[in-house]
Amino acid sequence: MIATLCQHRIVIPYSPEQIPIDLGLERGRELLTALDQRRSVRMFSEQPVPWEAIEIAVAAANTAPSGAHQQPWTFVATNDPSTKHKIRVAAEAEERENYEGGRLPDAWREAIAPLGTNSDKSYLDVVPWIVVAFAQKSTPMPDGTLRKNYYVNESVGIACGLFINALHSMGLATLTHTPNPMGFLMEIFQRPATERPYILFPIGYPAENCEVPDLQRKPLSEALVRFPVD
Ligand code: IYR
Repeated sequence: MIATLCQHRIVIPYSPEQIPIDLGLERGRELLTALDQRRSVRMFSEQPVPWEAIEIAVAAANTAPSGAHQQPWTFVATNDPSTKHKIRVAAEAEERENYEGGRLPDAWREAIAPLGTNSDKSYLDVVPWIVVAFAQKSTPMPDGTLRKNYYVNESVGIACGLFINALHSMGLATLTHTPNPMGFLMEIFQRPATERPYILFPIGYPAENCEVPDLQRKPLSEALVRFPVD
């Protein structure tokens, strides 16, 4: 069995650009400076965003590593005003239950209080694009069978990280929005039962008067542990 599996393993040479470490560190610092300027945005302008920007961002996401290289993601993009409005109406209905209907547990409510969020999701009408990342729990194969996928959350999470990075590098803003629950996205986008909505990304330029919560990133000393400690 192992021998049979190995027969499918085909390798090709891999020799990426080699750069001196000084240049590598400089590039790393530049990337970090750029990444550190990213903020999640909830106040967008109506300034149009070309389709090519969406293509580039999804192509970047599509380079993500994935469990067994199963690439278990589908990104669905819309700039259709009536679809965006349907999404807004459905998301606000769910969020009204959360915020005003008492569905959010107190601890959760406290955790998000500093963000100042509420059930108003009007940005979903304003943004030029909404992209929803769907996770493929399994994938229909050409022979009609269903292939189970592995490490789906990890794989789609990494793809979404690359997607966010690509948008930011193009000067675009987004929000990792997870209207809760978001099953309504299955119907609106007519997705197969093998998929689950993962993250909804409103995409556009920040509004001129855009404000974001005054948050600090935790220091590297809390994010990074060097072992053993010297
Ligand atoms: N889904 C709600 C609540 C919410 C939850 C988390 I976790 C946040 O980081 C922010 C908001 C909403 O979108 O408002």
